[in-house]
Amino acid sequence: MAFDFLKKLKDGLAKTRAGVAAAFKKVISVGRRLDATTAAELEEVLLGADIGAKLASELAAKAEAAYRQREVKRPEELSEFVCREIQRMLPERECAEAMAPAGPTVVLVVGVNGSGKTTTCAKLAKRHKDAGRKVLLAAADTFRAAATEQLTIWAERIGVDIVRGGEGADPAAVVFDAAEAAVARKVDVLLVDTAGRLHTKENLMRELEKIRRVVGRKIPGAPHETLLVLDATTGQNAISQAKLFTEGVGVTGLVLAKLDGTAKGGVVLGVWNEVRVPVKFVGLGEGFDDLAPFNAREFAGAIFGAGGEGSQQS
Ligand SMILES: Nc1nc2c(ncn2[C@@H]2O[C@H](COP(=O)(O)OP(=O)(O)OP(=O)(O)O)[C@@H](O)[C@H]2O)c(=O)[nH]1
Ligand SMILES: [Mg+2]
Repeated sequence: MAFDFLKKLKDGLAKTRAGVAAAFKKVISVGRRLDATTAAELEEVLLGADIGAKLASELAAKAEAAYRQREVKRPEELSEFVCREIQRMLPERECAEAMAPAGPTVVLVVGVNGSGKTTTCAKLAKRHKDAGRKVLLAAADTFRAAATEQLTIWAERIGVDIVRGGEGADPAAVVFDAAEAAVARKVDVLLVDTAGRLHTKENLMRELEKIRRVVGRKIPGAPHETLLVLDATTGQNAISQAKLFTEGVGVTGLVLAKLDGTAKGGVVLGVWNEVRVPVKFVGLGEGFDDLAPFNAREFAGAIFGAGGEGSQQS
């Protein structure tokens, strides 16, 4: 399972990794040294992988210093150096999911439209079901009729129950019903899919706040987890969304969706550096099994690991 994840992760990040590796080679090629000019090039490379401006300049400066002290001489050593530095910065352990001590655990899934919320709900439902837990889905995106339909199809495919309201129903009312059902049916995990788009950003935040209040009144401590789903392919936009949502609603964890096939995989690091909310999962495809717990060490290795395909062990 862990190995499978690593392979998927490396496949998903192949584009990011290839870009970085090629550029690193150029930075310290034959006859070139890592000085102010090439350090600026290095910074560009890191920026190109979308790790964010702050982190890119920090790492480039560190690499230049390491080169001066002859810790880093060859391109492979440069990759290793950057990889080590990043691994040192990120939290060591996989971040555990928050679970209620008793009664249903409520997970609220939020994010802007199209980021991958509904798919992530499905993936989480599958994951919990596979772990032997009783799962209930709440279709709280009542803004679009198609949204409820989409989640219903997933529920049928995975074999879990769903609570849905009519089109245009009050999302908080749907969540209230779902919370009641979760308690009555002794559900282990209630996953709440929300809308990503309302008329304004303020409306959206207010709506999410209301959902939080309503579910908290019904189930003590709920929501136990608020997962913000970010679309990794949007690069720096993901960082500004992370800031917006962590300020607006109490986000407890991030899910970086669509990491497969993006050249902007470094955004995971940029987001972490900016908002310090743990990345809990990464999405690596459109299927319900394409979700993996985030592991910082493996992740850094998959992007910056020296030696390219398949050589990075953890
Ligand atoms: N490649 C890839 N595609 C993904 C992933 N997650 C979601 N998608 C796709 O992204 C698109 C949007 O996903 P949704 O789950 O509907 O996103 P959403 O946030 O619920 O969208 P709205 O409800 O419209 O706000 C769909 O086509 C998904 O199949 C992923 O990890 N990898
Ligand atoms: Mg949706």
